[in-house]
Amino acid sequence: MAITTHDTETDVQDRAILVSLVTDKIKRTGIDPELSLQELVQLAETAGVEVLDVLRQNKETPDSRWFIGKGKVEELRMAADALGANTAIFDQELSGAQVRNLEEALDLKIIDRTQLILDIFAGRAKTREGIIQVELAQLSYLLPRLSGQGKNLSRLGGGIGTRGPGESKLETDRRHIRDRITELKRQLDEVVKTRELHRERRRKAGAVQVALVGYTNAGKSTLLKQLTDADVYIENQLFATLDPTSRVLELAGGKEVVLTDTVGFIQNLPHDLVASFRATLEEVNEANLVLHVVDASSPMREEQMEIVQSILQDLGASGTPQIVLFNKIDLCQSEQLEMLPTGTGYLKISAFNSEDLTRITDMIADELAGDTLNFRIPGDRGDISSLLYRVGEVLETTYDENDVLYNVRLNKEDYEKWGYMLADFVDQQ
Ligand SMILES: Nc1nc2c(ncn2[C@@H]2O[C@H](COP(=O)(O)OP(=O)(O)OP(=O)(O)O)[C@@H](O)[C@H]2O)c(=O)[nH]1
Ligand SMILES: [Mg+2]
Repeated sequence: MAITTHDTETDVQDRAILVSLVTDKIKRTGIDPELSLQELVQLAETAGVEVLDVLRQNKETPDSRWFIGKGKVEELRMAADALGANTAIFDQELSGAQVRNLEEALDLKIIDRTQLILDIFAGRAKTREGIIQVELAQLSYLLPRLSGQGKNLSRLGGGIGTRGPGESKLETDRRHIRDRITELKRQLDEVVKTRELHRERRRKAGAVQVALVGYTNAGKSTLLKQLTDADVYIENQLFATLDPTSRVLELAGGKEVVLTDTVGFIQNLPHDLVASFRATLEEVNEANLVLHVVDASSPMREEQMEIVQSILQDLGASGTPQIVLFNKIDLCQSEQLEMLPTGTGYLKISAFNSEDLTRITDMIADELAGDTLNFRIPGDRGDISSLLYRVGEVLETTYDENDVLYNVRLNKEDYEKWGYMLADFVDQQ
């Protein structure tokens, strides 16, 4: 699928060979290199690249000059000649020197996974915030790799790896790039302030925030659309969404929450990108509840869930209450379905099934409604009884001599707020 923002004049069809080097260090991460490679194919296709072949190598450590072994470089050269490739895309991150050595030896454009992801983001960015964030990430990635790269940059011509900061900009020296980074950070600060104002307003209005998070292509935007009729971009491709979109979602009983769709996560999400997108991702931190959307039909389901959890942890949002939505069950084999965990906090759904949508909103309502607690209030403490009616939902009332026993549903925030009045009256039995 080609990126629509392509400049057709400089547009060169990328014909690529993908390369994966499996080192001991990579083996220790526990990520299956084959699945990672499958994902690289998807990423390449999302960026409009034609994938011609895939080369693999196992090696204890990367070669400092070429990344892959010398013999493999030769193999890559022959494959590129035979197939008419103009690009090689590596599944792991390369150093600036390795990129230069490979480009000189092979006369191919050399791209790594990080650069490919940054490139896709560059093609997607639409809002001012998104555009600034992507350019900042690209320049931060480029800066340490820049020395002596002038020749390469001017010869790249077009296609992947050249979108975003235009060529002429890249040809300027490091100092200009540093100045540009400073300027972008300043602009981003302004945007962040505006975003914070919006958030503050929502917080003051008492809006409950629910964030859709998850691996890219899990179905987050589809769920936002199905639940709220939002007109959002949905595509069977990676990183369809860059900018968070929020819509009001009405739960049964009329309670309203603000539901926000966010950028998808991926393994090895480039650090520069996470740093640049922090402002956007802050939306996740603000959430009272996280809906973790999982593509239950993916062979990488478990790895993807772990990656999402670890990014949530990096963002400081791992303590936020979470509901896991195992989506796309219509695509699952029955064995796949049996392996999914069940119980509170988990739902198996299809975004296209309306009954499932109701189950989601019911579970959100339940989760936000909080726990039930028992209180024993002496008959002469009418003030506490009326407080309970005000802040909670009284489910049951019974009388025991002079005391009144209440079973009340109270959400966490309200209990924290009124705990100093109520704690003494909680009935432990
Ligand atoms: N069969 C099936 N397809 C689904 C379901 N939910 C979403 N999809 C499809 O999955 C693809 C990705 O959906 P999106 O909603 O764009 O996914 P996303 O999580 O927002 O992805 P990014 O924005 O790229 O991170 C689309 O082709 C959807 O139509 C589902 O329950 N069943
Ligand atoms: Mg999306």
